[in-house]
Amino acid sequence: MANPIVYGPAFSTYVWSARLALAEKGVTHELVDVPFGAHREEAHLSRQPFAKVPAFEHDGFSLYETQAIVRYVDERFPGTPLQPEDVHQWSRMNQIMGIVDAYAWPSIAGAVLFNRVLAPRFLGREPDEEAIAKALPRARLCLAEINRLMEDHRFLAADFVTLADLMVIPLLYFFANVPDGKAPFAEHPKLMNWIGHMETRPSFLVTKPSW
Ligand SMILES: N[C@@H](CCC(=O)N[C@@H](CS)C(=O)NCC(=O)O)C(=O)O
Repeated sequence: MANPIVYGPAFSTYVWSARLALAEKGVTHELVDVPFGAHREEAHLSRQPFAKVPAFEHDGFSLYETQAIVRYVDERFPGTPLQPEDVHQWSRMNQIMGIVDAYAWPSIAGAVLFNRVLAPRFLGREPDEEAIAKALPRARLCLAEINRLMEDHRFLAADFVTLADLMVIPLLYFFANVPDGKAPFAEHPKLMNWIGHMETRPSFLVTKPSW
């Protein structure tokens, strides 16, 4: 049986989430780099017609959309389950994953990280400070909500790692490591502790991109 393949650059937060799910399940995978810009070329569009990363393949089965990929990984492979059986925790996990797609990725990655890190590095552009400032209130609200929804669990939706943790950690890890994240995270020591726990997991260490 062939190893699963993840297509995309290692630094993409969504690519990282897909790889984290595989690593948590103890599944060896291949990462096929899709350099910035190549995601709009025909070779990648045949895998992901919306020109986004990641795309995924396993045993002749092709998939895109990160939530679908991480759910497939959890259902398809043996190992510790990454979805709670308790319906409230399972719903909380789904809610947090929804927050990532609808609010956290657009504000934290699409606006703050793109302008602060990616645009200068890949496009040779100065950060758009206005776009960053405009996104920060939404990014702060995401932190406040994730912090609130976590209640007093060890991880975001339960006392064990779930898909919610794997969808959120790339965004919050990067955000905590840019200057714009300093003040927002100062208000949420519980989330800083959670990042500290996540950072020590073998899945994090083997998939962490060099940024
Ligand atoms: N709904 C997609 C979103 C993936 C996504 O937005 N990926 C970003 C990188 S983290 C991307 O491909 N950006 C390239 C672009 O928008 O041109 C998923 O869940 O996989």
